[in-house]
Amino acid sequence: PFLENVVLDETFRTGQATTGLIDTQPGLFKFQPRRDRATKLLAYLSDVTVNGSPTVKGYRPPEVLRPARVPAFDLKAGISQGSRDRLRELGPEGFAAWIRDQRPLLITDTTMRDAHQSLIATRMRSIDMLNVADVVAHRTPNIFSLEMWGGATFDTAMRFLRESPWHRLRDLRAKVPNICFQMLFRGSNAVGYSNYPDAVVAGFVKHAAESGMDIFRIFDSLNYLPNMGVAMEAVRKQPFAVCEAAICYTGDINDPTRHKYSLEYYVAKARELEKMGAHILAIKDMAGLCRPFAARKLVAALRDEIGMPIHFHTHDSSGINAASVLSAAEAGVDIVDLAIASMSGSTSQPNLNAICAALRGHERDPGLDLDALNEMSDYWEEVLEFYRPFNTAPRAGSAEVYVHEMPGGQFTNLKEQAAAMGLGHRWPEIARTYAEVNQLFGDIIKVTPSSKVVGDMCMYLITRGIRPQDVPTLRPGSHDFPASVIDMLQGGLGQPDGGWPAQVQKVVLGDRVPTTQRPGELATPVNLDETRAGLGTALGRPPTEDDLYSHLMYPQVFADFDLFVTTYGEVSSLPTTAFFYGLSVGEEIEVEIDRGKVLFIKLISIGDADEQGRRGVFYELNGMPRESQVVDKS
Ligand code: BTN
Ligand code: 3PY
Ligand code: ZN
Repeated sequence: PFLENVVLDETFRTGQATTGLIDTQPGLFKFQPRRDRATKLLAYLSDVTVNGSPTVKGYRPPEVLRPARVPAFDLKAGISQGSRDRLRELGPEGFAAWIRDQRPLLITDTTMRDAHQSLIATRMRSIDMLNVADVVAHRTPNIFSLEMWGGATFDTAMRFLRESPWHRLRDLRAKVPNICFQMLFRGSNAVGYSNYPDAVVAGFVKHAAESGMDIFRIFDSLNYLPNMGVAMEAVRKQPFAVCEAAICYTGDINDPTRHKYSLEYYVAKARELEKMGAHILAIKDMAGLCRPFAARKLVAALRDEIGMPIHFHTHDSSGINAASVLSAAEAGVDIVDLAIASMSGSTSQPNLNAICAALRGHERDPGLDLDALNEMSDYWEEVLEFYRPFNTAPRAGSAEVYVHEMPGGQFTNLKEQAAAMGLGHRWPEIARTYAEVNQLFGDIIKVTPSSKVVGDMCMYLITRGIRPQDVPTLRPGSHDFPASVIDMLQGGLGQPDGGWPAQVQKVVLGDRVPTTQRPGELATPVNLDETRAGLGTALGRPPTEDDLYSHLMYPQVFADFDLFVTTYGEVSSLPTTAFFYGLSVGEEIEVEIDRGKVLFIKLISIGDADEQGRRGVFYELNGMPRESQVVDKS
């Protein structure tokens, strides 16, 4: 589908072409007629209206959903200064010192990243964030940061939402100039699931910082610190980027029968990260395992032992984690992660609004505008309705999390996967097996991507009726274990503390040889200039840095996405209901395709199918009749 035309011609591009090119290479001047943007969007709307979107599994809302009501704010009033202004004024080191000096508890709002990753399978579209972004900038300028990027959002934006993660970052930045943005960065896995060469990791960090990212929370899925060095250094090279290094929390520091993940273990890791140049330390409790009394003890110990500010991240999976947040606050934690009320709880973060209200008048009162927070919660509650097919999170907390230790983002995913395999009724057994597989691997940190490997092995054993405790007795090389399991035990993700259990490693690897070298050192180096050139040929246009890093992270997902955009244009401008469910006859939507350029699209009728199954779909576009044709695939 990629056209060969004059703009790709080497002599033309290097400025050496003469008009003779028209005579010698007429083919280069045959441009494919460019469908205008409205035509492309109507083609998309017709398709989703007639055929439905595969990602919503046939769901249609019972009634036409109204746009979510956006809380009021004073458009004419200027935006007050916030943490980002502070960062720019003080630089990262000064900013870290400023954080430690604050008495109010500082708040990170995770609504636009982890909350929707954990509640609705990372399906939140940019437009729903952008519609409320002005309100956040104007009415809660004293929020410490907004976590709105990274983790799984990069992949899902392109794969399912057909929108550019880079546009999301820059468009939000334009609306929120005053509050620090924060992203989750998977160390040498960047925003992907495997190890990338060092140059790719460093280049990605640079492009993200230049696109508006401020705070980079960097972790490794085995707490294998050598995997974090490249990203940490790359962040420190940016003049105004903050390097927040995370220790992933698992187990229970108060359980005397579990020795591996002790208080001393975490303190030692934190000291190491401070030496590596972190500006902020994150306690990343991705599964919500840090019980209230553990949180108090851990924060108090870390406060004594290190000089960096401490940022506590948890999930409300058990239902008790607001207590952990308050305990951490009492012990002197500097920053905590919370989600706006209607997007909080269960596998998401604890409730931002409720914690702020609970601390009202306390010496650590965050001082946020509670009315604004509650109005935002109403907004997100209405938005959440658009995402009903993805909302599979448990309604209430469960202490089962202390058994399986699954991260918030994985829980609903694996449960869905089990259901799709017809194993939904065996969930308690699956959860137990997951825990046994963890022990089989030597009791490891479980977070993307190591958590996915445990999940893969768990499902492999369940479907074959093999008990985890029998794995060491199998003949080495006799089973076709999942590729992710082989890779991990070969050293592909790095080394867990204490190494891999030798017998399990032998059984899984067979003849394959494991390594203990840092994976980034073994990755085939990438020449970024060559990659750019090759990508340009594939795309039929000079690639942007967005294109380059999207391609490096997810080559196939990006190629599919780019082709989609060529066909249907910027569907990110469509309201979410129209994007997922199409239009109902008589329904009218407003689509801003450019600043101030608005299309009014009304669906008038859908014609009958002809012999080839084609249907005419009739619209009013800014008051003028327009027809679009679509093949009915039913
Ligand atoms: C076009 O096809 O209209 C030209 C490119 C538009 C780029 C858009 S503007 C909003 C969004 N944010 C970005 O950083 N780029 C896209
Ligand atoms: C991610 O890596 O996406 C996570 O949220 C891990 O907790
Ligand atoms: Zn999380």
